[in-house]
Amino acid sequence: MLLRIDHVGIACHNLSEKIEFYESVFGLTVVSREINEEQGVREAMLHVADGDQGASYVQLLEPLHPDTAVGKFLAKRGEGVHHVGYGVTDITKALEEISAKGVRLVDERPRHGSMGASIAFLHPKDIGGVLTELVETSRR
Ligand code: CMX
Ligand code: CO
Repeated sequence: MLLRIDHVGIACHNLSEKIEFYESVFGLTVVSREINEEQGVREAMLHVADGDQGASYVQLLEPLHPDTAVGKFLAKRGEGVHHVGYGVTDITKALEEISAKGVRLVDERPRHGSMGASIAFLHPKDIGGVLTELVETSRR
């Protein structure tokens, strides 16, 4: 069901500073910068590698307001890994299959994610404390 690790989502207080850090330490390149009001984030995707099943990224996330998923996470836990995003071929089918196994879905239906992808989150409390995102890459 899972094709690859699409991205690792990292929560930070200052997106521009964190981008510079990842560029200078790892030589990564920003391929997309977006504001996603629905998710409450200002974010950047930095390309890590290309594989047979698609590319993988680091997603840096700064909250738009304290009362957002990432804002609350930062207040509680500070900066660090916020979620793991896995690539899937058919996100609607994957959600159905995972839900049938008793895992709570944060999103019953896919939403809009970075770079035109369809995304949906699974509840961290049912995945051993790991907020997990499914990503169906846009076929542009
Ligand atoms: N990883 C692991 N556990 C997490 C978590 C995370 N990222 N975020 C919250 N939790 C835990 C909290 O620690 C808390 O556990 P305890 O009760 O044991 O303390 C519990 O989940 C509830 O947390 P909360 O702070 O009360 O937050 P909410 O219940 O309001 O929301 C969640 C939690 C997962 C439903 C919410 O963060 C959410 O909807 N996330 C999905 C959307 C998202 O993260 N968007 C930003 C990224 C966008 C992108 O990737 O494109
Ligand atoms: Co993500």
